[in-house]
Amino acid sequence: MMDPTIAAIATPLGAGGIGIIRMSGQDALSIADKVFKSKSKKVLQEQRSHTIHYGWIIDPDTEEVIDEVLMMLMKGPNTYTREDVIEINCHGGMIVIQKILQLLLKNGAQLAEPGEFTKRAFLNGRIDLSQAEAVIDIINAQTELSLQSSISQLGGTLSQKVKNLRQELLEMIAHIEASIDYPEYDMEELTYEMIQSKTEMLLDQVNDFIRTADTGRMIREGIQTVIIGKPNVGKSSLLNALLREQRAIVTDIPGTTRDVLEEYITIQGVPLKLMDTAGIRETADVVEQIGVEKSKEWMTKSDLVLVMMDASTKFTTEDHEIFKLIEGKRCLVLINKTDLPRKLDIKQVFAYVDKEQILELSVKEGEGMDQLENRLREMFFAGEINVKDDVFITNVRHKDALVKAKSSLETVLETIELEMPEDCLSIDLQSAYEYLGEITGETVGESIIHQIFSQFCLGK
Ligand SMILES: Nc1nc2c(ncn2[C@@H]2O[C@H](COP(=O)(O)OP(=O)(O)OP(=O)(O)O)[C@@H](O)[C@H]2O)c(=O)[nH]1
Ligand SMILES: [Mg+2]
Repeated sequence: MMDPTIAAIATPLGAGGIGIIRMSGQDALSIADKVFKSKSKKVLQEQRSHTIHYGWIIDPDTEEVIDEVLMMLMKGPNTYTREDVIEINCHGGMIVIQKILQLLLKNGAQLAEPGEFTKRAFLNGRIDLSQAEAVIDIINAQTELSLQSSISQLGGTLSQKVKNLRQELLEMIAHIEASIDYPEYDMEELTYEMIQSKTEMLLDQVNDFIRTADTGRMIREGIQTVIIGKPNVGKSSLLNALLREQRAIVTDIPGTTRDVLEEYITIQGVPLKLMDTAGIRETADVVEQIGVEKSKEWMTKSDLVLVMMDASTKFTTEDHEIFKLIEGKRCLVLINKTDLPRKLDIKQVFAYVDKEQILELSVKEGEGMDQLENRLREMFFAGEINVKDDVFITNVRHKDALVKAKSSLETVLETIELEMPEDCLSIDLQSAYEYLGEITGETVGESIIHQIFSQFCLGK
C-alpha cells in the first residue's frame, strides 16, 4: 500500500509576503491539476520536473478563484521526500493559505503530521536519522555556531564517521563468526591480540566522540556562564551591559537580586547562556537565603564562572568563601568599580587565581568591557572550535548511544582479559554495532522515530 499524499502549510502562521503550502506523495500532481489553472492551460502532470508555473487556484466545485499563485513542480525521486512534491507559492495571508490547504484536503490530500515530510525523507532513505535531526536543529538554531554545526551534520559528516566505525565492527564480527562456523576454511586467523588492538582502537574513536559532547552542548545551548560575587559588586550591571539593555534591576541596595536571571547572548560569535545571581552572603532574610543557595547551585553546574569583586571595598571572608566554592572551575575574576578609590588589596586575590585570570573594569564607565569580550572569545575560540570540519556531538540521544557502545566495547576487552570463548566477544561487538546504528537510525525503534519527528513543526 502506498502512503497517502500529504499536505501542510510550510510557512509560519500570520501575515507575510508569501505563503507556501507543500504537498508530497503519488497523487500530488493530480490533486494539483484539479485545483490549478495555468495561464497557458498547461497540465502539470505533463510538465518537466523542477519547473515553476503561473496561474490561479480555483475551487473546481464552485469555480471560485482563491488566489494567484506560482506552482513549483518537483517529481520524485529528486525531491525532499523522494516523492512527487508540489509547493504552492501564494499570497501570505492567513485566510488564503488556509483556504488553499482546505481545498487540497478536499481533493484527496491528507493533513501532514509535524515532521512528516522529513520523516518520509528518512523512511525513503534520502537522509538518515542524524541528518533528519539536523533539520530540526537548523530550524531551532539559536547561535551562528549551532547553525554551522547542524548544517555540517545535515551534510552527513557525523553519519559518515559512524558508518565507518560500524563497518569496522561488522568486519570483525563477520570474521569471528566465520572462523567459528567454518573452522575448516583456511582463513587468516583472528587472534585475541588482533581483536584486542582493534577494539581498543575503536574504543578510542568512540571516546573521542564522547569528549566532543561538552563542546557540542555549548555550541547548541551556549556556554553556561554564571556571574557570582558578594552583594552590590555590580553583577546585574554587568549582565545589563553585556545585553545592552536594562534587563536586571540594579540598585545600590545590597541584596537586590533574589532570583537567577537567565539570558542568551552571543559575544563575538561565542554563544553564552548568561546567568545573573543573588549576591552571596550570610543573611537572615529567607528569600535572599534561597537565592544565595541557588547561586551556589548554578555555579557548580556552569561551564564558566565570572567572579565579580568591588575594587572599592576590602577583601572579606565572603570573598574567601566564594573562592573556595569555585575551586577547580573555569573562571575569570572581574574587579569592578575601578572608577572609585581603591580599597581592595589585589594580592589577596592572587592567592586564589593566576594573574591572567584577572580583569579590571568599570561597568559604569564602560572601561574594560572590550577586554572582557575579547577574553571570552579567546577562551573558547582559540582556534579550537571548528564546527565546519570537525564533528561535535550536539545531541543527547547520540551521546547516550555512544556511551552504550563504549560500555559494550569495554566488555569486549574484559572478555578478552578473562580469555572467554570467541562467541562471547561477538555478542558485545554486535551490541556496540547496534548502539552506533541508533545514531543513524538503522537500529532504532518505531517509538523513538515517532518521538523525534514529533518535535518538528508542521509543514517540515
Ligand atoms: N562606581 C561604580 N558603580 C557601579 C559600577 N558597577 C555597578 N555599580 C553600582 O553598584 C550598585 C550595585 O550594582 P548591581 O549591579 O545591582 O550589583 P549586584 O552585584 O547585582 O548586587 P546584588 O544583586 O545585590 O547582589 C549600583 O548602584 C550600580 O550602579 C561601577 O563600575 N562603578
Ligand atoms: Mg544583582
